[in-house]
Amino acid sequence: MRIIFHIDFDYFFAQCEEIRNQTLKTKPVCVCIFSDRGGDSGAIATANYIARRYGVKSGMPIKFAKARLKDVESAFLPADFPYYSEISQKAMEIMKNHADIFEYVGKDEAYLDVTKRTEGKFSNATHLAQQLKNQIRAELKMTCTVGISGNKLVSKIASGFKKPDGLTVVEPENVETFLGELKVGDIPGIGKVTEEKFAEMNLKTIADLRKLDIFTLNKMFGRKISSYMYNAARGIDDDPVAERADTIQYSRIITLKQDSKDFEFLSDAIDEICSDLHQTILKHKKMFKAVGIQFVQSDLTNKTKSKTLRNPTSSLDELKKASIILLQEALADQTNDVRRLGVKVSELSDMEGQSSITNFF
Ligand code: DCP
Ligand code: CA
Ligand code: CA
Repeated sequence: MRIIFHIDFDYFFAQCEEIRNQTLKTKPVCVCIFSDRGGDSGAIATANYIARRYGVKSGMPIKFAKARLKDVESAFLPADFPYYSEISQKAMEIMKNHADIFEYVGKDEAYLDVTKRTEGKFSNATHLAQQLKNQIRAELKMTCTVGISGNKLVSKIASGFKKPDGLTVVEPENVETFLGELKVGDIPGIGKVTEEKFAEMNLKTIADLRKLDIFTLNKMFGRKISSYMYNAARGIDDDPVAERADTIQYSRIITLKQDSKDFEFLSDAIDEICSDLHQTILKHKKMFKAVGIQFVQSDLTNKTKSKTLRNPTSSLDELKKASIILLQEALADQTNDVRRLGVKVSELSDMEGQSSITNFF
């Protein structure tokens, strides 16, 4: 039996803003990704929990958020990715120190396998998680939410259960009851559309979902997705926590304003993503030798394409060029619409080091 933590920081970008300006803590804070169309065009990256009480959500147009907050004093701040990366790296360091195996998931999120150091005991694990939360609070002035269970899937669901500043432990004998009461859409990967489909069949909770046999699910979703759903509804998952550091690659993924497979639309988005990503690359003085793009398609499946460049570079132009070529290739046989779009760079090297080497040639 494993013991696994899923840790996710609360309202991450907005909380980063709060820690460098304490006066923000008492009002709604929205972190905005302004588009280059100027004015208020663009989307909300995230908002603190005060702003959420007014209905502000990630991905919402900035204009909508402003309308919802028009009667209250609130802060709309432009996203500062290099700063969030810096905080993220500190957070990852602290988490790594509490793990036997550490898996980086995203800027504010990781899985920790703690089986060995807790001797497989949930009481020890709960204590360890509390210590970890305390250290994060002391050193970063931040809160995070932890889910603890015997596998990644249930821990992930558990960390979403009580936010912010939560800690939810689901011991093996409680998995069935815990999941049963949650909504079908609480299973990672089950989105609005799938949830609707189940709702039409009068299946709302995960316990309801368990009434469907695997053959019915197969007919609805195909083998791969249905076996995932079938197992997820029962809290079954044996995907191991796999060592993955955040230093191997930098990436940026966004949810598109609409699902699409239109080249013009997607290449505009690629352009923006590359510019953001490039800030991080420069900030860390890195060169990259590989570029990849990722589609999360409307049916939630993933598609990735990547290429290796001839030489390491830190050029934004080359990043954009490579990404656009990959986009063209990926769209060539595309049938699904794309829902989320990402770009990543890997095979990183230090700018200074490299330039001094090339100086010798
Ligand atoms: N993000 C974004 N656009 C989105 C969703 C998220 O730019 N549509 C960014 C901003 C978030 C960060 O990613 O701060 C982490 O995303 P999460 O989904 O973990 O959301 P938050 O950390 O903001 O909030 P929560 O407290 O719900 O975890
Ligand atoms: Ca988060
Ligand atoms: Ca997250």
